[in-house]
Amino acid sequence: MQRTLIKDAFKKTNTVFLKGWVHETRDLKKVRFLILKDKSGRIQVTGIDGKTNPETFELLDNLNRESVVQVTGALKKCEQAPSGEELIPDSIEIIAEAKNPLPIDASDYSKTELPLRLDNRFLDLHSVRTQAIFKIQSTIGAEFLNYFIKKGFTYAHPPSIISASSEGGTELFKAKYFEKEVFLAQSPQLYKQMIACSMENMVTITPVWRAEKHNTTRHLNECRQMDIEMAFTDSKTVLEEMGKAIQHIVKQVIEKNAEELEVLKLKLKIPKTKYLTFTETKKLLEENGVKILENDLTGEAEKKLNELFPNTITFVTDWPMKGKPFYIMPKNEDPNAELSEGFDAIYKGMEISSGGQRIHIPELLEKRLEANDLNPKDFTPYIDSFRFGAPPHAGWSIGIERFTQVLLEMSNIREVCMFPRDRDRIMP
Ligand code: AMO
Repeated sequence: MQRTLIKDAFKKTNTVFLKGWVHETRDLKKVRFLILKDKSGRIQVTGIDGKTNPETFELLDNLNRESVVQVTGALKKCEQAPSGEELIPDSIEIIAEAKNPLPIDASDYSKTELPLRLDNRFLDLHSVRTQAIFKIQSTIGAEFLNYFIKKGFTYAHPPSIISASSEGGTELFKAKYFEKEVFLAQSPQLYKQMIACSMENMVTITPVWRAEKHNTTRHLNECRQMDIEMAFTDSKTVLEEMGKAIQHIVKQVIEKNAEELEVLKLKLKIPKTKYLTFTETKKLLEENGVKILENDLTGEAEKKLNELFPNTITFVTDWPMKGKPFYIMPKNEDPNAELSEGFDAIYKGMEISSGGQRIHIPELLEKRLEANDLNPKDFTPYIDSFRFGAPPHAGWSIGIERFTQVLLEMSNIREVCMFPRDRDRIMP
């Protein structure tokens, strides 16, 4: 017999064959219940003393939570069952028993703390709340790609092994590569630029690594970035694209993940967008009693922006050159400008993205590398790529975990990373 998913079983009148996990069991002596779950939902399986065959009735009292079982039986109306129907089992078989006690509570009422849940993430992934987070994250990633692929962007795959830094030398993980020393990519930055300078518009989701030593609730040492890069364009155009892409993603999450949002007790609204220059932001924050750094916003400043502009993605543009990486174009392509064509995007009190127009002029790029204490020689193929017909181009990157954290209002980014890597965690 073919396996039926639980959600489809409710439509059937004949015998069905289900496979799934034991969510919970209850023994009322004369009646025994099993709540069976699979990826599509849950169903109540009811055994009745004297009616259900004795072997099956006995087994209903001996099932460990999270064991994998298969059940055959027929549906019957039952007003007390959560779905209005229950399954009367003909047979139950254990496919894979879960050892008891479980190392964590994966039930709907689990109070297990995050570190222990992460130590046992394989089991934490059985919980409906954790599954809800990753089903939403699946929509975020898929809709990000969909949005840009539909617009004709090329879905490209930059390398993860690199020979020189793109985001600053201190955050690199070194690795041995035959007789050479290499680094794990901090960003697809240099490659997405080369792709944009030939294929025009590109999109990617790719893992990146940052060797930042500090443990925070918003940083991981391995995260995944959703990046775009566009040729023949400027920072304003790519910002507008970000606003529309995020609005599309949030709309899709609202439509496709209604059940998951209910599990997480969240009501989402499609965000508005707002544009402020760095100078305007600084002034506004100071008027509201929040000081910011010369070249950067603080966490407190990001929170204040959310208070001032709730449910809004605030694009802070015209960022000071000193606060941006070497590849960001000076304002109006003026080599002496103090401000840049770089920006950050702040949403629900946190930075979710940065980007800007890039330097496509080799001589200026060399100057900027030197100004950032980097050796242009280490970037020869990258600089050279702009000597053979490189159009002006711009792009940005949104961390998928950071975006999920912000959207789902989670206090710790590790909640929204399936298998987080931080200073202390590389297992499981
Ligand atoms: P940036 O370094 O600002 O820019 O990163 C872009 C976005 O990636 C996410 N992110 C992180 N998420 C979790 N843990 C981290 N350690 C971490 N680091 C970054 C954030 C951040 O806003 N190449 C440029 C982007 C560009 O100009 O296109 C870059 O990587 O959401």
